[in-house]
Amino acid sequence: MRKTMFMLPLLFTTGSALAQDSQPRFSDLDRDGDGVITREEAERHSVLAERFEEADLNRDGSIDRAEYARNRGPQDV
Ligand SMILES: [Ca+2]
Ligand SMILES: [Ca+2]
Repeated sequence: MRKTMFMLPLLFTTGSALAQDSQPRFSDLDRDGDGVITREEAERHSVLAERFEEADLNRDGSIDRAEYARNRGPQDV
C-alpha cells in the first residue's frame, strides 16, 4: 500500500513532454522556413500545440529555435 502511494505521483510526472523521442525537428515544423513556429504550424504536432503557451517563453506568439531547444533539450535542434 505504501509503495502504491509512492508510485502514483510518478505516473503523473510528465517532465518535459516535448522532450520525447517522437518530437519532429524544428525545420519540420517550421513549414514556411521563417525561423519561428507559429501556432498554426504547431497545430501539426499535438503535443506542441497543447503546450504552445508554455513553450512560447517570451509570449510573442511564436516559438523560435531557442525556445524549441529549451523545451526539447539541447540535442538535435
Ligand atoms: Ca514558420
Ligand atoms: Ca516566442
